[in-house]
Amino acid sequence: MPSERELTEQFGVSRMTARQALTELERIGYLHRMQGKGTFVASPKVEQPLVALTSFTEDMLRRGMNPGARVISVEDVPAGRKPARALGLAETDMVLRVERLRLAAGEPMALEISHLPTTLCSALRDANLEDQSLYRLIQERCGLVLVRASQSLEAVSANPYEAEILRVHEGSPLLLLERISYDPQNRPVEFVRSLYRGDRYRFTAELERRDGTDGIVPPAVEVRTATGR
Ligand code: 16G
Repeated sequence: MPSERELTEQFGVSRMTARQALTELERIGYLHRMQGKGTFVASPKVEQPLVALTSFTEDMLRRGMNPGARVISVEDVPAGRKPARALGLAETDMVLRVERLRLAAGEPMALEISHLPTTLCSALRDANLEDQSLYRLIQERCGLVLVRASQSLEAVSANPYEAEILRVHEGSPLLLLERISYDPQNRPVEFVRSLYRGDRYRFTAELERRDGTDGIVPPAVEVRTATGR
């Protein structure tokens, strides 16, 4: 983007007006500023439909983007309260906790913290997860196929650690997705907390009206034409 000074000259507006315009465009995600480098037009958001159980690798390849995974840590830890509840374990049962930064075309997209019951996937502990698909390794090394998942989505703001690793400002909006994935025997295999950059992701869903099966009945609609008939 042109600098504030250039915008001032080009459009005959005050420096304050140019600055306000840039700030507003940054706030709504059209621009991002890099200290010492300048202001850049933001990349378009990745559109992610919330319908199929897909992996990050599959999602990125489908878009022609190169998927990446930087491993931050892999450790055996007691499940703790939330993962234990999600995975149907005791809080003291061990899980493999895998923290990874997910990249698309080299750009940080999401921070993922996966928890897998150690008893189901101990073979993963020694696997090289760098730039690898966890879902593929779960299948190849542990013989586990994921067939369904339940997922929630909520807004959070980036804490200093998340901001640094995702290369966004502290306090930036992030989308927190929590997913529990199950195998064909209905065993929970993975509980994941994924933090997606709010400036790079848009989640979409196709919705259909249900006709009474859940007690939800569409209201009778009276259709009138513009002439009142
Ligand atoms: C998705 C899943 C995550 C899974 C990953 C596997 C969400 C919220 N997260 O990012 O649970 O671990 O895919 O991707 O959808 P991979 O096979 O490329 O490692």
